[in-house]
Amino acid sequence: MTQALLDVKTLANYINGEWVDVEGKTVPVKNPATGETILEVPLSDRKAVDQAVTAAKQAQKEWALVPAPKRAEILYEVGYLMKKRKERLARLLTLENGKVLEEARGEVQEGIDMAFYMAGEGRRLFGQTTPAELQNKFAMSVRAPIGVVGLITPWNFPIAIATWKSFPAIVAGNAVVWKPATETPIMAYELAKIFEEAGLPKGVVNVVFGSGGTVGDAMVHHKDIRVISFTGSNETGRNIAAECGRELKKVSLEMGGKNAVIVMDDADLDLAAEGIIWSAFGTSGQRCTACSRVIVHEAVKEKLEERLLVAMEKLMIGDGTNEDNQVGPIINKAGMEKIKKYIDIGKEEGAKLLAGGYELTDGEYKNGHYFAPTLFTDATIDMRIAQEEIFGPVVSLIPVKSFEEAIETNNSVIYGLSSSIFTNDVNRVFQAQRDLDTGIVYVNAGTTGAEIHLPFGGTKGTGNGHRDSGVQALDVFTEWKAVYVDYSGKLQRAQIDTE
Ligand code: UN1
Repeated sequence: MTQALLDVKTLANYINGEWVDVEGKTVPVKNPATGETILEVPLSDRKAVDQAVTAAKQAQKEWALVPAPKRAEILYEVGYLMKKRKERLARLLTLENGKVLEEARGEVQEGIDMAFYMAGEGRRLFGQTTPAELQNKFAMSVRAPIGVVGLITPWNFPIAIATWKSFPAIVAGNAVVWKPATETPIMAYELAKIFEEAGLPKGVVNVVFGSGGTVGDAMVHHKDIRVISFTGSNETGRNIAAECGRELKKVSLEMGGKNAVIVMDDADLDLAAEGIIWSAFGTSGQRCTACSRVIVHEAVKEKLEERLLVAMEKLMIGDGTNEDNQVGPIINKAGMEKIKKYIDIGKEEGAKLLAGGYELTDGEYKNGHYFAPTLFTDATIDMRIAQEEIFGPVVSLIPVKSFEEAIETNNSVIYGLSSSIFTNDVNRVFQAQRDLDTGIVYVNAGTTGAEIHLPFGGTKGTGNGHRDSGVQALDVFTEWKAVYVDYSGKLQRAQIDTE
């Protein structure tokens, strides 16, 4: 039924407001729940990037002159259209990504929220005024658009993350060249159509489908793309950072996490178990914010394990289009192989496997990629399963003896995206929010569920100090310009010391 929502068999690039067919290679997009091919996505060459940049550069000149509140009106329209099509978008999202429908609806809602939030910025885009050193002189700092920006977005949140990046870029007066993940191109196709219908001038957003090696690389090296905003793997992000460093190109990176829930000895254990279940196994653990470590006070370790095992037993796993299912499939074979590799590593390292640890292959699971929710216990801080991102429904319990050890364990990984603590001790709450070295901290809630009007991103190996979403995203897509207006009518030379 959902397949019927699709009106194309092979996607085309969206360049300068036109759907441009790509000659040459395509790759199939597969439904991760069933293994069926949904449609074909083209693998564009570098020339397509060039065409998109030329169109964007041209369009941006005009777009930047449109008053920001008017630019924002188009974003409101985008938000209304997304709202009207929420169910369609959610179903197509489940089709290409696999996440269960209620999560798909939640993700589309994140995009809608981002549209209205960023549209509001069209009437703010606040700068600063500052007293000038000299008489009859006015000083201000304003946000200026940068030009053409390049967005490289992942398959795990194909519409929400695209909105976190494209909406602030657009409202600030930039033009966009966007490479969506080849696993999930339908959300890009749908969003491009929405931009068009909302009245976005042609060339302001351009979509180029293809591989990171060709399209992504061409974007990173294109002299007229002034910013790259990337969400994806640590390895790719580090390569992009190195290349952008050489080109002196501004780059914003979000490269995952090894997020932990800390459970203290005074915590509400039922609440903690529930928080862990949904942040570890929701979206099959395929979130940058997914909980993949539980740092538990040894006094409550066994009680927590019992609760987790009971809850895990009840999880409904399967095709996300079935409304009863709570945990959907793994994106593809490569994702599955990576998870399996970490199960072997965990066992070899001596962590104790309490539940799961295997692929589901029988009956309804036969053609898709499903993995049983997995719980390791007695992991130690030095193990790879306690250090490296797995991106699957696998969580490892690490017992600790104190609050201080819990914080230290949390901070022992290269990543710093999200963390959480369950405790009823108000002093520990405030100490933890100060000492947890992550960009996002939760108290008495799991590690997922960041809201779009707050900054999203992390410390250390998660990124490079920039943030998606929130008003902070505007810092990625604007330059600060210092403007001095001398209204004295004479030349006042600054920084002349006559005394
Ligand atoms: C991601 O996994 O990259 O905070 C994004 C969350 C969601 C977004 C996750 N709002 O879990």
